[in-house]
Amino acid sequence: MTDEKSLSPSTQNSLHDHPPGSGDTQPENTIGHGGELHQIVGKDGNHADGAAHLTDNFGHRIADNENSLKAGQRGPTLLEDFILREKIFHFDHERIPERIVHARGSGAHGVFECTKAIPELTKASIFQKVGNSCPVFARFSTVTGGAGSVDTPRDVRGFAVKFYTDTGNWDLVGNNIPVFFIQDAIKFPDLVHSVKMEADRGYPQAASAHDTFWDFVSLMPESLHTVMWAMSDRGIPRSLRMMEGFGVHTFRLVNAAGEAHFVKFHWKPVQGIQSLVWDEAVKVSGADSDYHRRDLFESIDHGDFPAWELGVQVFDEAWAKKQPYDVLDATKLIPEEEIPVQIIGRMTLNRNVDNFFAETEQVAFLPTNIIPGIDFSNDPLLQGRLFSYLDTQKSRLGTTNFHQIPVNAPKCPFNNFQRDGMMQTLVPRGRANYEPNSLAEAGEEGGPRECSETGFTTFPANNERNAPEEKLRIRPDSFADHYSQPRLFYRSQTDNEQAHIASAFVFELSKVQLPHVRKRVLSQLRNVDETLAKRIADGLAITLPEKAKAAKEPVDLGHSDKLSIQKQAKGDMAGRTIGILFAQGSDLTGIEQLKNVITKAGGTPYLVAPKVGGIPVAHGVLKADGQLAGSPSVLFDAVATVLTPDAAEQLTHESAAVQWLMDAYAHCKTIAHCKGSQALLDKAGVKKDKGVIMLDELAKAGIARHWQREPTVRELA
Ligand code: HDE
Repeated sequence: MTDEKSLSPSTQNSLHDHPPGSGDTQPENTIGHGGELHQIVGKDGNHADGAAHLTDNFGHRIADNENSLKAGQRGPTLLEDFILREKIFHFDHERIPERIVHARGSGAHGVFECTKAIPELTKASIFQKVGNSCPVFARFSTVTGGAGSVDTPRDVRGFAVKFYTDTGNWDLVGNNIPVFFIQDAIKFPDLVHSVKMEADRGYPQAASAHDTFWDFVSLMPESLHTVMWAMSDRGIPRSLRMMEGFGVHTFRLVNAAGEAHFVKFHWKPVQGIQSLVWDEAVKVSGADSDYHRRDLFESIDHGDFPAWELGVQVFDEAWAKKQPYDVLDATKLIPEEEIPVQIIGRMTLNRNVDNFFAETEQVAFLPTNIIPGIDFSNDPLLQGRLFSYLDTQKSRLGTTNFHQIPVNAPKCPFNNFQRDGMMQTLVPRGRANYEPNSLAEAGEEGGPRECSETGFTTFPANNERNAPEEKLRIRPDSFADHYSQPRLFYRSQTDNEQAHIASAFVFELSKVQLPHVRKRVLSQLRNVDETLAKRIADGLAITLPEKAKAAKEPVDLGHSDKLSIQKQAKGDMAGRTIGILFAQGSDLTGIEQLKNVITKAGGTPYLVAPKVGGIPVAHGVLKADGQLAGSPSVLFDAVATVLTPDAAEQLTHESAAVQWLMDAYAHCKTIAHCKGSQALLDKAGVKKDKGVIMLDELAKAGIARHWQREPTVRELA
């Protein structure tokens, strides 16, 4: 390809040529990036129906895509069949190595817009003016499972965003939990080996409930804080759209005068935070292993664009020094009550990928992708990440030129003297591939030059806290308190959330086969909260072991309401799906009214019936969106039943229908019903409470979960 544009700033793809959200830079109908030669739909020679000619990879038209070339009617296939060979050769190499962590992910394009300018804090161009915007690509992931694993295991979720700014790509590669398991990058391979499937037996897939993970974390008390978060409802999000995101590490903001502040980044979901309950998560895994991926794709497809606000906690070195923890320690968070989160922008995901592999699989996030105005800190975990990601992309994507893949390429000009390598697609002109050069003096293209005013300069920070000249393999004393923050987290939860955490520990530890590992977890937890340790010991029917010796005795940090999901819950229907069960004879007008109420409130009604193809109702025929056995109530945020007494009676003999209501009730969901449905409610053991309402009460009641019901339906630890 003769890509004359590739190195010329004036014709490069730039932010300004692409309206926010327009995302990719390819001309329509091309498979390359930029060259007209790659058009697959030519002007001439198309089929009558407009379809393009099928060709091989070198443009040779194919006459027969059904049969390989054989010697005679029933003879062997011939080696000369270049069409067959190319097709199978390409297919054989379709897979690339999956990510060692975060292999299972879902991505989408969108736009980021600055809603509060902060030039006093950063010179980053995107934050200079309200309304400044840039395209983004976001990828959400589980950590532990392989690329084909389910969406709803108990796990941390990745929350990675690539901002294509006019001063280069900025990748904020975070998680849905604000802290991390380890303090130093050197422990990462151990952590990951311990949590992935066990090396000899190859299971469990996508689960932390096994010996090696709990063995490792029980020996690494620094992991306890993140373990507490993972055991809480944060570990089983309802939707990728309904989780918070965190940059985790402390970064720096640097302004035009060269002054720096520390910063922690936060993403707050406009849809509200919401999680599943464990029993639901287990059942969702079976009912729809793509639950989160589908939910993200469909909400964008329907125009119900997920959005997050970007927030920052900003503080300086003097404040940092006064805290009872070290802000460079990634196992610690800064309570929002201490440093409030200021909202400075909004991300809206408004376009699904065109091709999962090309975009979601090939997207390469690099914490080293940073822009002038933002800088790193000495967090030893972050420092390790700055090495790791570049390496991993080379091994995953096979070439140093992975930055040329459209989803990874910046949308501002990029010019340098990096050359050649495998899969080079740029065609730089001229002979200037070194610098300095004086070729311009002879009238030749001399290539790009550095710029000290606008280029990235590293903030000349002192080595925070440590003496600069010493080389040490140590953990600073300021990283030694492993228990105060897990205690803060646990004590900030509602009763019901605390019970979920205790039950999650009981579940996970019940899967641990090594008794000494169980005991060691409990001995660590006694430093966090005695009542929690006791609840878990009771749940496992084992005696409480001795308390582990703390490297540093914990202190009481009080409460932080922002750490609880339930204290921030939104009960409205926007962005939620409500399953409506109907059957033969159901009242069509009632169903239509219900659908209207839900749609008006921003929700999505989903019709469920014993048969999908259309069944007689009063008055008409109604098609369901999903068949009863394939659409269990775990897939919905709330449910409604519109049934005649006869149909309800008949459904009492259908276990899928009874289970539908039993689960909705046990998962503390709102159940709206008509009088006719009573027989089915009775069979499912649904008892009247604030969340069991008549159909016409739904609009007013909303669909919050009814946690006060939980102790009546489930024995929690
Ligand atoms: Fe990652 N991490 N990580 N990580 N991480 C990867 O890079 C690594 C850490 C995170 O959607 C890998 O491209 C090390 C913290 C996300 O493509 C790899 C350490 C946080 C994603 C890697 C960490 C993250 C990754 C695997 C300890 C939250 C998925 C594939 C020093 C702040 C990005 C890849 C996507 C992916 C290394 C710790 C988030 C191997 C060495 C802490 C969201 O490079």
